[in-house]
Amino acid sequence: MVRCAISVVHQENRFTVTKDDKEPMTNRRLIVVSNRLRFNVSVSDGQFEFHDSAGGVATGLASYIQFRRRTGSLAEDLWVGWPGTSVEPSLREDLKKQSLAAYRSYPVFLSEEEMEQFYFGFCNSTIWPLFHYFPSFTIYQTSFWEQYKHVNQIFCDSLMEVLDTNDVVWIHDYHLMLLPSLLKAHRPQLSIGFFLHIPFPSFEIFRLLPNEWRREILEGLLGADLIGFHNYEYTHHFLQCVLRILGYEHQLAQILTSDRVVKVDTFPMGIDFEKFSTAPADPEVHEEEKKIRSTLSEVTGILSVDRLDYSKGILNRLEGYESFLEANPEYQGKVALIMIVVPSRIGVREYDLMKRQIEEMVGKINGRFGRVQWTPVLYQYRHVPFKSLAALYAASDICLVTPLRDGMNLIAKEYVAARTDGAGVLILSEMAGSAKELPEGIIINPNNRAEIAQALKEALETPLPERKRRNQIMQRRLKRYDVMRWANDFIKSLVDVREIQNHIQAKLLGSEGRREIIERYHRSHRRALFLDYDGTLTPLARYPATVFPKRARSADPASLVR
Ligand code: GDG
Repeated sequence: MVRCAISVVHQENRFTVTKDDKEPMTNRRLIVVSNRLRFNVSVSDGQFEFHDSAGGVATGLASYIQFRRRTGSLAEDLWVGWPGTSVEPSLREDLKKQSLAAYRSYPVFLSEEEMEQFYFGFCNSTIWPLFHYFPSFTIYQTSFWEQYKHVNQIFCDSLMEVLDTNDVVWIHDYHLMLLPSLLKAHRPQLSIGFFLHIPFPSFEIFRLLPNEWRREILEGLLGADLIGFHNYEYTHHFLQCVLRILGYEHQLAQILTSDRVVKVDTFPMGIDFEKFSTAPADPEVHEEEKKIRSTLSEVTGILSVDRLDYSKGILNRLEGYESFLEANPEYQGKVALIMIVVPSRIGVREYDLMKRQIEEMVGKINGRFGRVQWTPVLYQYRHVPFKSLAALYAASDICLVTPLRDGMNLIAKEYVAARTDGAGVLILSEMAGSAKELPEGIIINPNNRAEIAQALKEALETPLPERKRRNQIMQRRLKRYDVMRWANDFIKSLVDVREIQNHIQAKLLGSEGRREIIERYHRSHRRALFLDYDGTLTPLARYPATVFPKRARSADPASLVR
């Protein structure tokens, strides 16, 4: 039998515009998969307590799902992930029932030991530092990698318990990069999307991973039909790594693997604009905002909010602020840095060390410049409730965001949305993904403390009409491309990939075509046969001369008609 591979890449893959671009593109069930569920569970006396989990991914997706349910336009949804604690086997069935009933969520159970090597190990001691360009913090440990593979398999097994062939599966983030291909191997018909929330690093950084790991990670991701990143740079880095490590070319960001087209695209994640822009009107938020303003009195509030992490550039920020106070003594007593550091990865050595360094630096600045009636840095190490966060956004005249690397950074977007009067100034690191969408802020290089100091002076001296002009542009942009639009674009694009894949599918030569080839062969006197080799007669290979067809065929064309 002759197989005829038709390799035509269909390029008309632009989105078709719907009447309302916030409408869902599918009535198939949506399965969201992330390392963590939208809630954390704690168990006391055999009873479960559910607490909202913080963080950009959980909050953004929860907003999207709530919106779909509110408008009644999402057929069904299910969220699959780890419930935030290890749960005894005897309690698991009960937790499954409660999670499904109250949250439409399906827990994936992991032991403490699995979580230790997987989450604190491979995810946060290997991938997190490397992908944020901290190679010297990166630990390459085989047992971490083995556990990472094992936990991705556990996620796959749990999903098999709940999946239907017609589901649309959307996998999130760096914890689950092997899951797409594991799932695809079990259910080739599933539509699988993957979104990476952190940067995808350049080839020179990615190649630092051992050969086996980097290949398996790329192959794992290529099990998805659509792979999304926050910005074009990350998309470009990924395509380059796929080409240089796996040898797959792409055409307009469509990668032709040995059996499918995988689409790669850029989807900058938005925020729930409405939630943040309406929050300051909430009476409780308004009351708290007034209190903060009266405490600050004549002092201008400069806000800084981050999870405790070396990627967030908190120490650089303090150094920049110190330089600012040093260089501009006229502002001493007139500004205060309100620094909220949200506890994270407690017990991990680098994080504990960094917390100590931050606290020492805060002490140093307050000791050096502070007076009885003025504290230069108002430091809090805690998680603040949503309403307090909204009040802080609304009461601060400047928001200082200085990550050394950040996939996107939603704090910057939330601040712009919540300062509804448009009088705030955003200072934003060029190393944050969001800098591409918020160029009207003051963009700085966080490694340069003089630039941070200069930006603070510029922010304080920007006239009100100019602040408003810049904020209006940013607010319009954030409102237009909010988290609902981001998620809908992704899902629509995922569903559309199927069409592209159908166009390039390898097709079997039918009996009619076969007969015609043989007839023509017999009729002709001078015959030339052109046969594609690797990718058609043999699998694709880097050096075609090294691979051979499985079974040699007779040269007699009549043998082809069996
Ligand atoms: C990743 C990427 C990317 C923070 N502190 C409190 C609090 N938050 C909320 C904010 C915001 C979110 O958490 C943090 O946003 P980030 O953008 O910094 O996101 P990460 O969670 O670090 O994670 C990041 C993001 O995914 C999305 O793709 O932007 O680059 O690392 O929504 O509001 N919320 C409350 N209290 C706090 O103390 N209520």
